[in-house]
Amino acid sequence: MTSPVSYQIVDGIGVITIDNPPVNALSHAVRQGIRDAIREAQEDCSEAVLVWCDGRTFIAGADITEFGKPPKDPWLPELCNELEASEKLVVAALHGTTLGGGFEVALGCHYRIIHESGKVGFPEVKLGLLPGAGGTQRTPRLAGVEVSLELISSGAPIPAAKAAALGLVDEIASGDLREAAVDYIRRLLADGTPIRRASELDAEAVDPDVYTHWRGALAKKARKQNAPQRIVDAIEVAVSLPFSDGMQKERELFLESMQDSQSAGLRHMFFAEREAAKIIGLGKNTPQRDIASIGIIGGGTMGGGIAMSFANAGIPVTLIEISDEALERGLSIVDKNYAGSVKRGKLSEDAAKQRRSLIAGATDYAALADVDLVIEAVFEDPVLKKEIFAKLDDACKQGAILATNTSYQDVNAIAAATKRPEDVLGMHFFSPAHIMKLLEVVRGDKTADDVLATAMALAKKIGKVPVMSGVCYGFIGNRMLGPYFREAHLLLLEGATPEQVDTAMVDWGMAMGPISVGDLAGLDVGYKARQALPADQRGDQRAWRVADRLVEMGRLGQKSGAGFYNYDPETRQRSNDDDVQATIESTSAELGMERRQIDVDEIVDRLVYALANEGMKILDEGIAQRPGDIDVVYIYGYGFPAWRGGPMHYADSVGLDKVLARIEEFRERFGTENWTPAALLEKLVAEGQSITGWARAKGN
Ligand code: 3H9
Repeated sequence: MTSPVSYQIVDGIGVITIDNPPVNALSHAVRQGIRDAIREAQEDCSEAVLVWCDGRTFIAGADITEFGKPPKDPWLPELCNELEASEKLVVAALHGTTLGGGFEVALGCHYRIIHESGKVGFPEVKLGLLPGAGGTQRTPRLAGVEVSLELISSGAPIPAAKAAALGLVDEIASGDLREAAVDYIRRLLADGTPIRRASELDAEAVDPDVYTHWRGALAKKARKQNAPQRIVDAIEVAVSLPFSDGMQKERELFLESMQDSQSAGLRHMFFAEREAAKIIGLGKNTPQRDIASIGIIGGGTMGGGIAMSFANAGIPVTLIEISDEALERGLSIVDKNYAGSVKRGKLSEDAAKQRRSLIAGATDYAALADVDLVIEAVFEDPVLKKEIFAKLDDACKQGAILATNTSYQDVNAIAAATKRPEDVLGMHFFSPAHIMKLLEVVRGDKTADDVLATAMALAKKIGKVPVMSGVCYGFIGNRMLGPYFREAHLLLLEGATPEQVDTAMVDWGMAMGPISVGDLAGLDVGYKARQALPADQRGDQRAWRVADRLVEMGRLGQKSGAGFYNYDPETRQRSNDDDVQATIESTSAELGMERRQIDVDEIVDRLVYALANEGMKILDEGIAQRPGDIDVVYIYGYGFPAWRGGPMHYADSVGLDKVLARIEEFRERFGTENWTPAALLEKLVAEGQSITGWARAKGN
């Protein structure tokens, strides 16, 4: 096998070239190649060394696929030390995204030149890790403690100019980077610039309160996450210990992080997110349709948010409403959202104006004659939706894609309202649509491959994370939410308070508790959805009795100032309400349910295993392509903690046998109607398989 690293002397400069597509990750072969080359350079006639990457980027980090396998010599920290120890000047030329271990290689070099379009950063924290090859020790020595804390704990890359201003890179190139790097090396040599080793610099001490402040701030911002705290520990020792001891400490903390289940969850998510974008059976070369303009039916909160998502990506939108007044109302929400972004400093006034100018309004479907894709985003009335699709079929050009943003309705039935069901699919955005990253792309029975491929690619273009779902009631996300909410509400009747349920789940890591989520979404939404269902499809009707009563009392949730909780009109701070508690207790009594003390473990297990069990059924039915897709849906759409890796990864990490045993216990206690273990779960436990192993064996 040819090495991904080559070494050549060009005009007196020893050039180490790394060519390991797609992102020049530091695989074992790359590390070995760099080490061999730097050793060779010490012995040959080169005057200085240039570390160069071919392809779209300088090294984007350690090779994440090698994590979890036994480490192989040379280790990255030693390689960085060896580059730094070179007796000959070593310069790294950076382009693209120089990240993680890649930036550590660069910091091991004596000087760095970067293309003006380049970025550098330490994304390790997003994988539950910290830089493990000197990043926490060299960065404070070059740029100070506070810069390091911000850069490494946020994981956010910074642009070239900022990196230069902070002293992390030395030179910016605007034209041809290779030429600029050679010129730069010649200048350094001509000026007799001494070799500068970051490890030999002193990191300036800061007030110890700085660390206390950061630990507190990160405990809030990155709630319950261990890696950010370890990052503070590692940076602190860069000041207090000699370099080699600091490296030792960094190594210990890095290895601790690697073994932490939080990192396993986050690494799983890294690959799951990328995999979710791929449709099994649809190759990279599946043709796509050109999408240069969008139509949206319905200018409510959802339609407006969807319009903004496209306008923000430079794609013009025509928003259709039924009357001038409704249109004006819809567009004014968009205006308000943009004004808010400008006020919060997220967007310049000019950029907001430019984006807003891409959204036009109309009240006649004739305005959609030439658009390439229409997304229907009206309220959940199946009859209305079918009428709209029949009208779209007449109004839109041949080849236009017709999408519905329905949250749970039958996409096949909607497609059947047209004469072109192959052009129809679901594009289920999450509210607020211009902010939430998840997009469920729903494949109907007749959806054409190019339509599906176009929707998946378009989602990425507008910055969304797409996941494909088959057709079923609620698709992946909302279908799983059914049993999750059911358990939350039954727990209230059995003796828990809304606050106990919410606190248990938030403490476990959910962004919000289920009762608060209901209040935020509006209790009337679920109420109407249930009313629309035949009685035998509403599930355990005891579960919704309190919520229905609250709706009938006018308590619709946050929007009416009260739902399960009361909300302060100014601060939106929630508080408990004795009337709600009395309603819960009287409903329990009516249903003959005996109230009891319920511990936190039971709350968490009932809710999370309800998700995992339904997820298993969804997989078995082929509604989701892979377990990782379900995890992506839950993390990007439902506030599931990424460091737990999503409900399916979590079930695997607990052990499917334990999950099944607990579900069987719930079946004993609460009955088979709500707690029938998924057939796939039983099968995997019988075979001693994990869900990941099952998916891998299927080639998914
Ligand atoms: C680290 O460095 C630890 C060290 O401090 C210490 C060690 C001791 N490894 O995202 P894309 C694959 S931790 C392996 O779609 P983009 C990716 O799976 C690491 N594979 O492209 C995908 O494969 P496929 C710190 C990787 O242009 C393909 O490359 N570094 C890695 O949208 C294209 O990726 C990071 O965390 C990797 N490190 O974005 C950087 N990176 O085509 C992680 C990517 O089969 N990477 N792949 O699906 C990224 O943030 C983005 O990939 C990047 C490009 C911005 C580079």
